[in-house]
Amino acid sequence: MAPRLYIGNKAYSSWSLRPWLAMTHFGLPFEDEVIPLDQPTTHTDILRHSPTGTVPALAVDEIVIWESLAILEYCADRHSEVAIWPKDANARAIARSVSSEMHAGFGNLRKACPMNMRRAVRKIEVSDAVVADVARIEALWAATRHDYGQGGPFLFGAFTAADAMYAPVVNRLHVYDLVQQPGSRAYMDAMMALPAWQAWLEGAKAEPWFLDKYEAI
Ligand SMILES: N[C@@H](CCC(=O)N[C@@H](CS)C(=O)NCC(=O)O)C(=O)O
Repeated sequence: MAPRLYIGNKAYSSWSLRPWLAMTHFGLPFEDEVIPLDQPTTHTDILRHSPTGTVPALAVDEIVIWESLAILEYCADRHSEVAIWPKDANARAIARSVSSEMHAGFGNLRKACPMNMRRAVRKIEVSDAVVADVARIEALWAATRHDYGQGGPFLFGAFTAADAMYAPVVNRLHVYDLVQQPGSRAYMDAMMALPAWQAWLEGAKAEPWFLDKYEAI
């Protein structure tokens, strides 16, 4: 049976986007199943597939893997034919560092500016704490691009799991017009031009669910 990736709404589920984007970009075999967020049965529906009651969760070979970063690591373990992490050990260590930083951090930006794939670009006023999160993100993008990005437009040249981890932030900086550094734009444009990104976006546009808590911002 093909691995099955349980995800939330493509419009809003930032954690789901990460493994879905990488698995699609790298051509890994999988099926997805959307469990709509914020419905009366959402929690029980997710709990049927994920021990934490959160998505994404990947059901494969009679086990379930949860946490977006753990799913990416599993894919890298099982698919050495594609470079999900950079091949160079130093670059890979930095890619894991920035990915862990994303997984554990930037709470102010994530809370104030939820991912919304369908949102039209419109600037909003944000707190100093959000500005600081954005500044750190753009600084680490610039540093990885400078140190490791010679081979292509992504953080480590070719697209890797680190880019997948920052994909929802690319959407946030774009739709809330938060970019401070001119150098960030080319990276964000490359991300949004990926066929896998476009496929996720089409899926988001086709969804019937519109949730006020995301749409009102
Ligand atoms: N740290 C987790 C976060 C997962 C998470 O918070 N997912 C949200 C959707 S983006 C969720 O499942 N929420 C459950 C709910 O809204 O009931 C990961 O990386 O996978």
